Amino acid sequence: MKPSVHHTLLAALLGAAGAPSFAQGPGELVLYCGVQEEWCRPMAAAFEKATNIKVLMTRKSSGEIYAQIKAEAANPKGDVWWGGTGDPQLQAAEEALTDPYVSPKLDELQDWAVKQARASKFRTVGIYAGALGYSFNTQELAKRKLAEPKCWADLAKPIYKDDVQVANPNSSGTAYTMLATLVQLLGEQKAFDLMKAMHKNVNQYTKSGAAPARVAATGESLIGITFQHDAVTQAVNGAPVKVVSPCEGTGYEIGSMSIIKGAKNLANARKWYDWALSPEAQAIAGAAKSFQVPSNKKAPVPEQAPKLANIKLIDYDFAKYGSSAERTRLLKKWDDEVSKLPK
Ligand code: S7P
Repeated sequence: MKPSVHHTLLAALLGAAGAPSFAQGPGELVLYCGVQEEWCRPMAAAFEKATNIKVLMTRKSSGEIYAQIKAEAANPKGDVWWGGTGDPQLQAAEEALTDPYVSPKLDELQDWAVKQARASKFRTVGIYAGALGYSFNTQELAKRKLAEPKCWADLAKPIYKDDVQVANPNSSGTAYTMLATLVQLLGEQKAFDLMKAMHKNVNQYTKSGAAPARVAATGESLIGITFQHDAVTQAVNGAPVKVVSPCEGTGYEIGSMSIIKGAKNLANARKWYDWALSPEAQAIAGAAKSFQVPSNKKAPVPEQAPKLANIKLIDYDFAKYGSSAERTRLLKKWDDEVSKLPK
């Protein structure tokens, strides 16, 4: 029997009246985490504890997160991109894949972190800084009676054939930082000449930027190119590694954070953003053996963090090398001219 309009209306009204009412809970947050899993996990747990907001976290490399956010732009699934190098986050900002937000915590940050925010029209912000370099396994080096590498140029020497590991700059923010660093340090032609010569010594281009520090620690690869703090983590864990600040000078990262445009949990994303800029949240890094320099002036700087003032740092041009045109061009050139070369 077909229900009458009256019955249908009544059922709808009763349904509405009889429906259980749920109070609006704290909800959830979808986090794309760009640092090491060992740091992502305690961050998510501490935020959950502080806010009762459930964190759904995925760990990926910087270039991969950028690619994912771009692919999901029509139907965003993530709320916050936290951690990983700043260049792809600046590119995402330029492409309006991320949302502007002026956090009340900005006043507490180091100038380099605020500069990142201003450069992106507040679509990203600096959360930590760290210098690029490499590490080698001291036991392997001694066993094979090899000379200590000290410079970028050393990594192209035939004595280190198959001994160098570095990530692929398409997936890895670390490896893109190396590419952009060498271009700024040596000029584009010489930088590509060096990367082509180094290619003969590279045993593997990994997906993740920090992986080469782990294999240098075990001796599977003699040398691993990473951020220096990632190598320090291995040394602190007791691995026989020496961390090198290349003699020519080196680049650095401003690890960054952005809110994804169209975030479904925008209010929670902003809560995370403000919390992640606090000294308490940034102190979690050292406890997780992540030794970057934090961006909040009041956050403790882990004593093992490489001292940026003592490292010969280039004046890294984040605006240029984080721009969509330059990052896309350099990655294509690396694909065409370096990665395809025979060994
Ligand atoms: O391990 C921490 C850290 O080095 O990882 C980030 C880095 O981008 C690693 O991911 P990639 O695989 O993208 O290279 C850095 O921002 C961070 O300092």
